[in-house]
Amino acid sequence: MKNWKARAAELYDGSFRPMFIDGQWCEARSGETITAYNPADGSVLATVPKGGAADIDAAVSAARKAFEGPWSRFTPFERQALLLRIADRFEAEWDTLCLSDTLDMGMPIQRTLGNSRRVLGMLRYYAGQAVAIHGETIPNSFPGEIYSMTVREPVGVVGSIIPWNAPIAGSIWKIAPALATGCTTVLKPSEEASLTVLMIARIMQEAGLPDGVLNIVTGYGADAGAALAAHPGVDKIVFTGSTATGQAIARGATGNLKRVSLELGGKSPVIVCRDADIDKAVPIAAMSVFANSGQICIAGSRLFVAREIHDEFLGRVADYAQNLRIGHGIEETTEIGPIISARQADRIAGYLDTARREGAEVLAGGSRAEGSELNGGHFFQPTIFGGVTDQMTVAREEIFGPVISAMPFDTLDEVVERANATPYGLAAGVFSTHLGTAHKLAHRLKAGSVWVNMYHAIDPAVPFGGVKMSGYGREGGREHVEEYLDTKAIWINAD
Ligand code: TXE
Repeated sequence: MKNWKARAAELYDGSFRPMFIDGQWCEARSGETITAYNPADGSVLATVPKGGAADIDAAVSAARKAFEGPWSRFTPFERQALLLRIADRFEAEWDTLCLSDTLDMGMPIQRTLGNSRRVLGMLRYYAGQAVAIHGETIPNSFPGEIYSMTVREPVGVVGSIIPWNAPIAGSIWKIAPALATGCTTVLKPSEEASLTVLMIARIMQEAGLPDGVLNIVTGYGADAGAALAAHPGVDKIVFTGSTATGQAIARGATGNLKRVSLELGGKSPVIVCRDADIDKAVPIAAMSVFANSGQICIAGSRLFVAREIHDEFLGRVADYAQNLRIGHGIEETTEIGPIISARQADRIAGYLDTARREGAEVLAGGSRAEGSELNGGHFFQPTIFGGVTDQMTVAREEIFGPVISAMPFDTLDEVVERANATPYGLAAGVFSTHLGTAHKLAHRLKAGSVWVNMYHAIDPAVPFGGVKMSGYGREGGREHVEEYLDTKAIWINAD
C-alpha cells in the first residue's frame, strides 16, 4: 500500500504550473489562468496558464524552427534512443504520473497504474518504428534509363488536441509517433486535465528532448484549441474528442488543407449470444461501460442480449454493478471514480431523467451516488436501463457516463442491423462460444475494432480508430506511423 494521500498533498499544493513552449516554462501571454480542480472533492490542485491564440502562434513557430533546424538532423537511431530514454524515465516515475492523473481527472489509481504496459509499450513500440521507416525503389516504364524511388518524410508540425479522459495514454499516443517520424508537436490538453501532460513534458525534457520538438499550450478549446486547428503553420491536426468538436476542427483545418485524423465518440454495441459463456461475459460487459465511470470513447453502452438469456444475464450484470465500489480514485479499492466536472455530471443526470421519461426501466443504479465521503465530487451509481428501445435517446446518444442501455434480440441478422443502425462506428463486442457466429458477427459489424469474448484491449502494435462519425485515421500499429509521414517520389534520369 503506497501512501497516496500524503504524496498527493506534496504533488499539488494549489500553486501555479507553467506551460511549455520552445523548451521554456512560461505563463500565458495574457497572464490569465485556469484552475485545476480535483473532481473527487472539488479541492484546488493548481492553476495553469489560460493559453490563447498568441501562445499558439509562439508554440507553432518554435515547433517549425525545431522541425527545420536541429531536430531534422537527428538520425532515426537518435530518435529511437530518445524514445527509449523517455520510456525508462516514465517507468521510473510511473507511480507519480498515475497519481497525478487520478487527482486531476478522477480515474481510480488501480486503473491508471494498470495502464503501464500500454503506455510504456507505446513508447518502446514507436522507438522500434523510428528505425523501420523507409521508401522503395520502384520499377517503371523506362528500365535502365530512368530510376524511380520513394522516400518517406515527416509531415511537419503536428497540432494535437486531446480530451480529459485518459491524459497519459492520450498524449503519448499523439507524441510518440511524432518523435518516431521526426515531426514536431504543439499539444493542447483538455482544460479539465492538463497537469499530467505538463509532467510528461518535464520528463521528456529531462530525457533530452530538444527545445521546440514538443510544446504544450494549456487553455480552452474555443480559443487555444480553435487557434491551433486553424493555424496555417500547422501541417496536420490529430484530435480525440467529441464528434461535434471533431467536425469544427475539420472545418477549421480547411484553410491550409492540413491533414486531419479524428478519434471521436461512439455508441458501441456489445452482443451477448445465447451460447455465450455467461460467467465470462458478465464482468466484461459491465466494465465495458463502468470502467472510468463510463468516460471512455469505446464504452459498450448498447447491450444486446439474446432473448433466451436476457433476464438472467441482466440480473447478473445488475448484481455486479451494485457491488462495484464507488469512491475517490486515490483509494486503492475504488472501482468507480468521479465524473470529471459538474457540466458532465449534469449531462449524465439529464440522460437519466430522459431515459425514465421515455419509459426505460431502472435495473440498477439510476441516480447520483450519495454519501458523506462523496460530497464535493460528482459521483454516479453504475446504472443499467432495461426495456430500452432503439429509438430512445439513451440508445442513440453518447452519454459518457456509467450507463448501460440493455435490449433483447432474437436473430443474428436482426441484431447486426440494429447494432449498425448508428452514426457511430468505433468499437463492438461479441460474446459467443460458437466460432462461426463470432466470425460472422465480427465481419458484419461496422466498427474500427471488434472484440470477441473480451473488450477494451488496446495495444501499441494494433491499429485503433473509427469508421463513420467516429472519425478517421488510426492510432497504433504501422498505420499510425504512416499518418505522420508523406511520400516523395524521386526520379533520376540516368541517360
Ligand atoms: O469534448 P470536446 P468535451 C464526448 C463525450 C462528452 C462530450 C463533451 O460524449 O460528453 O464529448 O466533452 C478541445 N476547437 N467526448 O466538451 O469539446 C477541448 O478543449 C479545437 C468523447 O470535453 O470534444 C479538449 O481539449 N479544440 C471523447 C478537446 O477538444 C476544441 C472524449 C475535447 O473536447 C474546440 C471527450 C474547438 N472548437 C469527449 N472545442 C472520446 N472520443 O474519447 C473544444 N476543444
